[in-house]
Amino acid sequence: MNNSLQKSNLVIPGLGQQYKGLFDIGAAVSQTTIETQKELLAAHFNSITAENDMKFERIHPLKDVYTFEAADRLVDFAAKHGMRMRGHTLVWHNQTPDWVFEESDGVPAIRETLLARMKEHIDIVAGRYKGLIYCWDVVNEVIEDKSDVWLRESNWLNGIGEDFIAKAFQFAHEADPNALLFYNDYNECNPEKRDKIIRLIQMLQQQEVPIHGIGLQGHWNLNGPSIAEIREAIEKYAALGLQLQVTELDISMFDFEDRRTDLLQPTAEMLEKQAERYEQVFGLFREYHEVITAITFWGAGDDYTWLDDFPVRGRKNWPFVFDEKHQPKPAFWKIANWNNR
Ligand code: HXH
Repeated sequence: MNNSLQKSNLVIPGLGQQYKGLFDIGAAVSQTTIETQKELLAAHFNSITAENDMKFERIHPLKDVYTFEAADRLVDFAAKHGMRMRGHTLVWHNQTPDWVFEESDGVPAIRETLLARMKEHIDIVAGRYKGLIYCWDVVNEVIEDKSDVWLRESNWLNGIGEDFIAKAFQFAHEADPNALLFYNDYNECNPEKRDKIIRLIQMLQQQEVPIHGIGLQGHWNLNGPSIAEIREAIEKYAALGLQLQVTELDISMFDFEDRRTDLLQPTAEMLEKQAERYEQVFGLFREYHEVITAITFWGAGDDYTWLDDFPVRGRKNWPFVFDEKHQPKPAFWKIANWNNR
């Protein structure tokens, strides 16, 4: 019964095992959850991503200070449990310290300074984990949500120009020529944003930039995006000839605009709706297993999720297929045992 779950007379192996040959099953983890969710992670997941511990502000807080201790512990955890590890993330507008974008006197850093800092950061971080991290979210979230703008305004874009994206991939490839390099974004199934992401990827491909995959974050909810929209996005991204991963999957109980805070636990209707959604999206993922290489949840069990503080601070959410006690939810049974129905 080790690493297995029983429902009535049925004994089944963990999720990672069940989806072997189709795609990896991953979870985002932290220093806390590799302790508090250790058994859950070991039983069901064969890949991890650092939720925060490899972000710029965590790993390189000051110009000449790199803090690798936390990231190293996650790399060790992955190795100890035979899990693969994704790297998240090298170049992003958030969780990046201000010093990166300033000269020593506080004025905005010039392009050459920014490129040198980006290159050093990528060299040292991706270089350190060569052979341990098999893929990197090299660039995160550079596409603008507002429909009339292509690239998001950011310190990277303002200070370097549009080619900061290509440069990041080139630096990452030089630092670890064997790593798979991903572009990662959210609202990735929204048709307008999707087409802007595709335009970016096509531009990079025309410039022969080393890019190997597209990360679909997958921060979804009970009502959206529709299965048709997700399918269409998968089809269009796959047509670019790159592999796809769902990198940050969670299915929130609340629509984005829904700010209600009165719920202490999920209703039976919510759990059923969520189970149906998970059944549908995993059915879709299985259909596209030849282009999708990993599904990573942005957490593992409902006892901890970033959605407890976003977009409403302190509002509990229950976005995963395991509950707060790490027990399988209705959604788990809809995605589990899929090849034995
Ligand atoms: C992800 N961003 C990040 O990739 C990941 O590193 C982090 O741990 C969690 C989620 C998703 C996201 C993107 C934009 C955003 C919030 C979350 O900002 C918004 C702010 C207001 C309204 C809409 C989006």
